[in-house]
Amino acid sequence: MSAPTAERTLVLVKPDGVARGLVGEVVSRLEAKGLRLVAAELRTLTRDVAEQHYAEHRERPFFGSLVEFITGGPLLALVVEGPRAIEAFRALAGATDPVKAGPGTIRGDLALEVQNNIVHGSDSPESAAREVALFFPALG
Ligand code: IDP
Repeated sequence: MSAPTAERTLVLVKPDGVARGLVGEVVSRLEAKGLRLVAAELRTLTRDVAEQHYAEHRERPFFGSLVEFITGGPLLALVVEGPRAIEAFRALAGATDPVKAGPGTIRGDLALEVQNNIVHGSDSPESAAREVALFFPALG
């Protein structure tokens, strides 16, 4: 049996997660799962990068609020690697709405509000490639 191909995904501990001191909790959960850190940087996003990152939501009513939130303080950007890393991290994160996210997931255990839901994880190989290149051009 050949080793599974490693895949990379972009993970963000959003400003609410950093402000609440949940960086260690999130990193601990993904490392415990077996995912490996490839890059990490604490930074406050510019409006331009935030709008590019969430470009698919540009027409949604919550877009302005989402950009304010994601630029409102430092976040931790991570590139994480492992077999099926995209799906694996999305499973760890849980549903977008933390009230609907299952217990045992990051959002299910630690959040209540749909916007302030602690983490982001790329949702497809195409998004992961685009997002890794946006946050870490040297890895793109
Ligand atoms: P995801 O982060 O689970 O992939 P998306 O639907 O791509 O979810 O939404 C991106 C982010 O936009 C969410 O993580 C959340 O922070 C925010 N968001 C999504 N839906 C709403 C909403 O209805 N109201 C406010 N914020 C929302």
